[in-house]
Amino acid sequence: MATITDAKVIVTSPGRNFVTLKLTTSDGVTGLGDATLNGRELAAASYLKDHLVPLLIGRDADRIEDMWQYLYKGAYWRRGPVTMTAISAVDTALWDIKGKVAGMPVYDLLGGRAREGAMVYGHASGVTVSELVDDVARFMDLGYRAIRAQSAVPGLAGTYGVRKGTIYEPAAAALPEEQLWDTEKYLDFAPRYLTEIREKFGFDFHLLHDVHHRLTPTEAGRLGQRLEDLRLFWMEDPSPAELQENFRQIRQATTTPIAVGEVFNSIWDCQQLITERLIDYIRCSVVHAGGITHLRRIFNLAELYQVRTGSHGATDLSPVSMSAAVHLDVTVPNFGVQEYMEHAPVTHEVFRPTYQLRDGALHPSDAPGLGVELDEDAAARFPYDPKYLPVGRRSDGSVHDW
Ligand code: GCO
Ligand code: MG
Repeated sequence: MATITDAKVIVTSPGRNFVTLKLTTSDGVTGLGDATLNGRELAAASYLKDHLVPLLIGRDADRIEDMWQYLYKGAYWRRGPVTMTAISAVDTALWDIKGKVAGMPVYDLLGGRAREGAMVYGHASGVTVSELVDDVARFMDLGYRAIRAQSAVPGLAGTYGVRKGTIYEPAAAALPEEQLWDTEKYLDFAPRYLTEIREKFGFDFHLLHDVHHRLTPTEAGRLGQRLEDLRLFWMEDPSPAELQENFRQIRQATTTPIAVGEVFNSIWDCQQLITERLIDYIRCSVVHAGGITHLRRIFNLAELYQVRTGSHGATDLSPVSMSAAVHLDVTVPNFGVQEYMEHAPVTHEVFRPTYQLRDGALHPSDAPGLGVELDEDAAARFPYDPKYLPVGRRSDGSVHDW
């Protein structure tokens, strides 16, 4: 039996903030887990350092399921983003260790590949529609088969989903930036530019669009109807999903496929959405939904109801959880698509992943475990840099969903 002898929480900011857990066993094997919670990083780091690390030392590193149950049920206080992000990191690091001990990539531990690679979608965006069109063309040239399209809405400075520099990162300021939102302007504009994209590029690629929780179920139904002829791969987060039954109304109004889940932390957040088939794609991530162990459980439940996967993969997921996602993606029968936003080159001074992008798909390497190295000396050169996600306000000053 190998026990956990060391557990280190590494906070670093190469291009953006990341929290990583590094576990070491009595056999000298190390494993990495991502615990990055955008804009709330230190809460997850503290949960790990102050509350989980003391429980990990001396515990059996082989018993991944038991560890998950122990940390989840043992806390008494279940679920929530901070708790589940911390549990995810422990779980992911233990899968990494198990793979290294077995000399197998994690996808082999999970039953082996069910496909060669995980199709990804890239983020095309533009401050203007002509910039967006150029960006879609760029992704096509790069071989992407699925592309998400977002344009700033005229008159609304700082619309979500639009890149400012070369990398899209919404957590940008030392205090939250306030962005203006106007639902009617958006509902009028979005179908027009998405139509233009289809007119220019045709239907031979998957077109996606993220609504970022901006609409009521009635508005979302209206938008979905208007987009039906464009045959979107999905309409993402049409409405906030705290009330899962709300999605019944959107579902009844439109056949545009629906994807939800990037802010979910557990199977209970999507149980009704899945079992009542109120969505087509479940988008939870390894890092925020309890690690490989729990995400696999969510995906397995989804499979029973013909709901496919489409995991979140923005730049706030470190290469560690991106790699874990890809290992899981290639094994599940109900895989749909994987979101992929390339990290800034400077991020790779600290994290060295071995997955590769080929033909619009991510391919995990056959390195044992997750196949990601972390250079701790490099990490130390990039101290934590506090950043917040923006806040949305309507023109009357009231707060809108961001
Ligand atoms: C997406 C997202 C992100 C989030 C970000 C928040 O679909 O990729 O909506 O861009 O805004 O991950 O931290
Ligand atoms: Mg999104």
